[in-house]
Amino acid sequence: MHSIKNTRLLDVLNNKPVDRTPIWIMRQAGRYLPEYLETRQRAGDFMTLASTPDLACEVTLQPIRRFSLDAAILFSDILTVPDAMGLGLYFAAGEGPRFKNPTRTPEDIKQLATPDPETELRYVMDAVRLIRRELNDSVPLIGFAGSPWTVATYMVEGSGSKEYVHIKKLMYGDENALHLLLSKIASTTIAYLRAQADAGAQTLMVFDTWGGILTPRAYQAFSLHYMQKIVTALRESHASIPITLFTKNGGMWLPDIARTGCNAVGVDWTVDLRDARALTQDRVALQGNLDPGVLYGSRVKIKEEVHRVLESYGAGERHIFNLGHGIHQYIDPDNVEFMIETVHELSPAFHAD
Ligand code: 1CP
Repeated sequence: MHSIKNTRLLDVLNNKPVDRTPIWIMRQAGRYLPEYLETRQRAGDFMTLASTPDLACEVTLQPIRRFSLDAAILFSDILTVPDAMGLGLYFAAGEGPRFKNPTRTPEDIKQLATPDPETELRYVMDAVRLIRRELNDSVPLIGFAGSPWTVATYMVEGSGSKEYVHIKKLMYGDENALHLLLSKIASTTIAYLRAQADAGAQTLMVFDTWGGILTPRAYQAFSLHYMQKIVTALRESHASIPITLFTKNGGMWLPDIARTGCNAVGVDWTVDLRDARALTQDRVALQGNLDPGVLYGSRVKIKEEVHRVLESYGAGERHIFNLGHGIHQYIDPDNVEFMIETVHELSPAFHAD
């Protein structure tokens, strides 16, 4: 039996009281850290970094060594799943992710492989096992995947996008083909998250970065429906693993997200946590939601905004402090440290003892 030393994150996810608000940071291992840039340079490119367990473990631990965080998050990417489905992921210098073989036509979708994560994504499971060993139960490890909708946008566009021309053509032109694609991604993702849990991930998060580009009706049909499938499937196989869902720009759908049976919902900075809490009725924990841009500000400003976030949630046990989205690469790590210390300093007042 393992017993984690710092249980704050798992306690909040499981609705147990904590002495202060736990904090971790979306993209906490990344380009704002000089030690990350150094390791990435040594690796040569992002995919080598992510697919070499020793290196993935090293960068996962860097923010844990530097800061007093309450969780580690596996260093990987949501796009390793489509890579394993045969799309050929690569990163063009300074241009973000790209696929050699995007999935455009119904024929492409029919031919897509549904890989076995235990073999094709074995490097991720090896990284999870190594990280757990190195963490030595100091803090819990978060495993993750992209939502089927968000992963599909990259697969169909072939890269990041501003206008989503191809996926919207598919959505309004051949809905059945899109559903087949989403079903294939969802079943691969379910197997992938189960494998991460079996390898040692202690909680799981699903990132739906692009759900917010959909109409309310399309969000239900093409994004939430497939996240619901993931939650339901994980509940069948791993009843007690806590699950967090995050739809960026999904503030108006928080009650629907909370009804999936997940333990926590990520909230971006466009919503006041007071409203998010009223909408979800304490049925779930809320994770968020400092604007990462605040970290460009002065210490006085950072402290004021951290307090504002804590106060907007108010007294209660179900808040996980985080940014409203990933940290930017230009942010000064000293400001991150100051933010974390401020959460440690100010948050006990919002807890019972
Ligand atoms: O070093 C580099 O140049 C690569 C930058 C980078 C990093 C640090 C990429 C490429 N991926 C990652 C790691 C990553 N990606 C993590 C690691 C764990 C941590 O948080 O510390 C996670 C959770 C992700 C998830 C991810 N990748 C998402 C969902 C969350 C989010 O931030 O919205 C998305 C949309 C991606 C795609 C992706 N991968 C990388 C980039 C630059 C992008 C975004 C592309 C775009 O803007 O469309």
